Amino acid sequence: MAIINKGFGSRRRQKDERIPPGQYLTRDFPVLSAGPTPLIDNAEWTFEIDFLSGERKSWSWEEFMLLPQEDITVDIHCVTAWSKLETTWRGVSLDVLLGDEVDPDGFLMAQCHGGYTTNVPLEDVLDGKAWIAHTYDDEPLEPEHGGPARLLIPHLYFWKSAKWVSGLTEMAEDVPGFWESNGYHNHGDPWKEERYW
Ligand SMILES: Nc1nc2c(c(=O)[nH]1)N[C@H]1C(S)=C(S)[C@@H](COP(=O)(O)O)O[C@H]1N2
Ligand SMILES: [Mo]
Repeated sequence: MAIINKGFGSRRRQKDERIPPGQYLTRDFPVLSAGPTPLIDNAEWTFEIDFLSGERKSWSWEEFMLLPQEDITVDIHCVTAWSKLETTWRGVSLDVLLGDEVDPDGFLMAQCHGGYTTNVPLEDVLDGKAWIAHTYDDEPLEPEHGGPARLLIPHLYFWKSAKWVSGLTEMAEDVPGFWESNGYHNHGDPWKEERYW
């Protein structure tokens, strides 16, 4: 008995250490969208990056699937206070997509079908910190959760993980996105509780 209790106790402590302050654990996957869910055909889907240099990179769905794919297991944290541990995704790293032509001191704006935007410093998405994900839990990402593809930046609050993402724009100066212009924190680190400002 004593051994079992000790086991549960240490497992709970380990979990607690993975839940940022003010967050609770959920097993569901709540849907949070500021507007209707756009339905996008994979055949019509494209992904574009506009670089400050004036260059534009663009991929069709087929081309995107030929890029190096990564399996990702991460904890996610919504500013409305739910956290979900060990979510599993498949997608393409932003390192692959951005290449080495971006200035790491710069910023990105994520653009989405439906008009949602969110801004992020490049240092928060380079070096294995962000992906364009198209698969969740071994299934094609459902439209409600951003399918065909969404941004995944798990170390920031989940509003930064733009659903139905259509492209990224490199910016020299930071510009607030949709929620960042409507009271949410500009950066959104859950460990610092950067919720609203
Ligand atoms: N395009 C788009 N992306 C979005 C949103 C949105 O309204 N539109 N909501 C954001 C918010 S506030 C959260 S918490 C997460 C929710 O993702 P989920 O619905 O898959 O849980 O998506 C983020 N990405
Ligand atoms: Mo959110």
